[in-house]
Amino acid sequence: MKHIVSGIKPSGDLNLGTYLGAIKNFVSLQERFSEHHFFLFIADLHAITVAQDPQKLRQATKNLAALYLACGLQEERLSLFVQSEVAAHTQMNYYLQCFAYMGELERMTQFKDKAQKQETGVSSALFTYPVLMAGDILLYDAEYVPVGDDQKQHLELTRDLATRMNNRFGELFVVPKPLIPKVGARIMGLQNPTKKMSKSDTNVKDIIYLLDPPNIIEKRIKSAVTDSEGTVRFDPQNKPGISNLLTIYAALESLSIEDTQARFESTSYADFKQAVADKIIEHLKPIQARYHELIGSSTLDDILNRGRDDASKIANKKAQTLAKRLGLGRNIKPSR
Ligand code: ATP
Ligand code: LTN
Repeated sequence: MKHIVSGIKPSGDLNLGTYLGAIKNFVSLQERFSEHHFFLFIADLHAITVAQDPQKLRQATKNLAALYLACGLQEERLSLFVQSEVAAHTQMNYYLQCFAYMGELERMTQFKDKAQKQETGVSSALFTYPVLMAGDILLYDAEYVPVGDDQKQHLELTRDLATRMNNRFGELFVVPKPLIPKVGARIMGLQNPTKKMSKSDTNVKDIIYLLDPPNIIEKRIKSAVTDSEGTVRFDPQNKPGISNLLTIYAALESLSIEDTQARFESTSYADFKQAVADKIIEHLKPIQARYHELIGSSTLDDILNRGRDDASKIANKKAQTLAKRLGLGRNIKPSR
C-alpha cells in the first residue's frame, strides 16, 4: 500500500494557518487518494529543538491529537501517533546525519529565521532539524508529503538525501513529493500580514486559534489590518491584509481566489470582514464540538496506541534495513 506522511509540531495551540495549510488538506487528500494509507504524527521531537515547558508540551501533544481527529480524518486509513513514541525516528535521525552536509543545512531559511529568534542559545538539534524531518518521511516510504509552503525547502533536502542514499547503498527509499495546497499554503498574521501566522508567535492579535470562541474570532477579524483603497481585491504586494482575508475565505470554502474576489467585489470592508468571521465561526463550530468530546475520552489514547504500533512495525523494519546496508552491528536476523 502507498503511504502519505506528515507531521505537525505541538509547539503551541493550533491556529487557522496550520489548519488551512495542513490539516484541511489532509482531510481532502484522504478523499482524493483513496488507495493510500496516512501516517500522521505529532512532531514532539521537533518541538524540543527550541525551549519548551514539559507540562505544556505534553498537554499540547494531547490537544493536537484530538484536533487532528476532530477535523474529520477517516480513522480506518490513518495511523495517528506521537513521534517520540516510535523510537526509529530518533535512530534514523542519527543515521541520516552521517550523510547530510553542513553546507546544505546552512542554506535552510527556517533555521536562519528561528536561530535569530532564540534568546538562550541555538541548539544543535535546531540546525539538524531537517534531517530528523527527512527521516520521518523516508521511514515510511512516503509517496506524498502534504505541507505548507514553508516546508518546501526541507522536502527538497529530503529528496536529495533519499537519492544520495539510494545511489550509494542500492534502492532503499521512495523519493517523496511535496503536496502544497493551491490556496492557503501561507496564511499571514492578521496584524502583520507580511509575516506567517505561526504557532509560536506571541502576538495573539495576529492569530485565530482553532478553539477560539466566536466573539474572539469576530474581534480579531474586525481588527485585522487592511488598507485605504476600499475595494476587495487580491493583490498580496499592495494589499496584503485584504488578500490574506480573501485567502482565508477561499481556503475555507474550497473556492478559487478569483471566484472569491468576484463574490465580494462590491462589498465594503466591514461587510467583507463580517462574512469572513461568520465563515470561520461556522466552519470551526463542529470541529470544536468534536474536539471537546474527544479530549476527555479514552478513544484518543486507543487511537494513539494503535497508531504507535502500526508506525513502529514499518519504521523499525526500515531502520533495521538501513543499519544493515550501512554495515552496522552484526549480520544477524532482525528481531521482529
Ligand atoms: P512554529 O511557529 O512552532 O514553527 P508553525 O506554526 O510553523 O510552528 P508547524 O507545526 O511547523 O507550525 O506546521 C505544521 C504544518 O502547517 C506545516 O505543513 C506548515 O507548513 C503548515 N503551516 C504552518 N503555519 C502555516 C501558515 N501560516 N499557513 C499555511 N500553512 C502553515
Ligand atoms: N518540520 C515541519 C513539521 C514536520 C513534518 C515532518 C512535516 C516534522 N516532520 C514530516 C511533514 C513531514 C514543520 O515545521 N512544519
